[in-house]
Amino acid sequence: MKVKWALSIIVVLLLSMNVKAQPEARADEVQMIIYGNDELSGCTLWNGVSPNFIQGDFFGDGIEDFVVLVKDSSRVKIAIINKGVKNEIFFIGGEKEMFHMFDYSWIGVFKKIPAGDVLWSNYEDDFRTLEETPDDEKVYLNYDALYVHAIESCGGGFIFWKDDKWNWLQQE
Ligand SMILES: [Ca+2]
Repeated sequence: MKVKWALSIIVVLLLSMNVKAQPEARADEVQMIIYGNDELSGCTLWNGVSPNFIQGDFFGDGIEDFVVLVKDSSRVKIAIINKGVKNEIFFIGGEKEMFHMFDYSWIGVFKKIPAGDVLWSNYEDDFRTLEETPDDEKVYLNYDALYVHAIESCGGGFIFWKDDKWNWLQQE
């Protein structure tokens, strides 16, 4: 607990000094979120991919959120911090996994899909192109989504908030 406090104080001091470039200032904010949140206790930022956090509005309330790749003692999981709702964090991976994956250390590409881009599955029984995908299976959001991909297996998908839950669309 003392270590946690000390780290929080160091981060606050660094922020108040305001000597860092903008991307690093955001990294400090992410560290502060991790150290300051009980649900993230025991987690550290995962350094297996760069970037390891993304800023965007993933709920459509106009407030910028953070999505952070964190590691606990046994796995890598995706922590989605909804800045518009106090202390609300969603985890993808780990005990509360929702896409039948316990561990996300396979992620080799981690990025934001901007609002308005088409989200779709390119594999349903077989590969299909965007043109072959029925219009009612294409998803357009007026807020941001996530894209995760494995370099070696080429598996991955779009992850997005819709109908009050997290959704997955496969991208091979
Ligand atoms: Ca938001």
